[in-house]
Amino acid sequence: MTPNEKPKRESRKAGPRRRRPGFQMRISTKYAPRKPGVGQERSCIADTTLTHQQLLELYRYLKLTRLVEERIVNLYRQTKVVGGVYRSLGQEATAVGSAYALRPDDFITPIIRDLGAVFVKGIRPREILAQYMAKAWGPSGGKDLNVHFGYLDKGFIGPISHLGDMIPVMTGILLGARLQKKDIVGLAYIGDGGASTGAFYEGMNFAAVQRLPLIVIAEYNHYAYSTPTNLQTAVRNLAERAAAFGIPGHIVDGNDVVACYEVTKKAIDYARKGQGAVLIEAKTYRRKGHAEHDDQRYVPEGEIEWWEKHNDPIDRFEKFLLDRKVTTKEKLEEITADVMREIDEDSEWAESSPMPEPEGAAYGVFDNSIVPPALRPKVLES
Ligand SMILES: Cc1ncc(C[n+]2csc(CCOP(=O)(O)OP(=O)(O)O)c2C)c(N)n1
Ligand SMILES: [Mg+2]
Repeated sequence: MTPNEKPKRESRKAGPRRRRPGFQMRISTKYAPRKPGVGQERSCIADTTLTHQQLLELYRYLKLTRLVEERIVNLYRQTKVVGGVYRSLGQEATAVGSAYALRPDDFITPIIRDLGAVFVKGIRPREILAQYMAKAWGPSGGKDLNVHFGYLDKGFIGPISHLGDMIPVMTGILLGARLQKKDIVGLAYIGDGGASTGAFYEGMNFAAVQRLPLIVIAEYNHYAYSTPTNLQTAVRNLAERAAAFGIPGHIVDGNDVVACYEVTKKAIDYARKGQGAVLIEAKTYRRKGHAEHDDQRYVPEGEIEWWEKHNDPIDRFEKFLLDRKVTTKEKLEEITADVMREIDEDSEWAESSPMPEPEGAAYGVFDNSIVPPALRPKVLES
């Protein structure tokens, strides 16, 4: 070959060209939020496989989530709550609708705005109320707060505070389940802020390359603490990141409980068949501050009121249920009254619990057969 001669391109071998699976951008916007027509109010998608009974159960979970959170705020104002109070006001449909698509043996890793998913997993309001008040009868016996507890037998993993870290944890659980030949799927929730952390990328990448049945619900609720989402990520849709992992992405209207159920159900079927991980972005809005102490002074005027008036997930679902004649207004009031009764009863139970004994703090943290309790009797007696 002379210096001016170009090297010949090797001709491609005969036979069909192999496409790398999942490499192209695959974002479905079938369940994305749509603007209502002029003079129309928002409702939910009409195309659903849910029965009337299941729809009413969804309604119950939505009301339970909202009303338990309202009760917690009440207790907080009476100084009975230890620590912060984190609301999911305005985004209850995302957690409830997605978790409702799971099988009882599937796993979830919720974060602070996913109380609805915790209820769907079978946790009772009394446990949440006692936990918020750091009571001895609460699930962590006063050792931790809010949703920071877990029940392995219910497939509910208590969250680690570090944002993003539940993604690799869930990935590990699913790898373990595969080795044990279990066909469970894992539903991990992440905020829009948390989806910008390194742990999120590492966990997603590993799950994608191993084709693990991981479904991630990325909650685009417009804020991370006081930072608007467009100031902490340059992507417009979090689902676009699915392309970086070679997995499918979906955008769903996070305030439409029926759409959240349907898109998650579709992702679960895909993942359980062995096709791998899925990223679902739920478009929603955080109507309260990061926690109850946050006065939201950084939020533009009128923004919260707009979402409350035009895009409340419970209002929308009520409209859907009544317009489609699934039920009557009276039946919905009956469900709400029943939820209130349960909350009253459970609040009483939680308030009647004693506070934990101080010595208890030394136990259940480390394996005390290997590490002696930190608070030895000598220290406690002095
Ligand atoms: C690695 C890490 N950085 C910072 C924090 C502090 N922190 C807790 S919640 C939060 C904001 C979370 O925002 P987002 O992920 O959007 O979830 P949202 O609260 O909106 O549901 C921050 C910064 C943390 N827990 N972990
Ligand atoms: Mg957020």
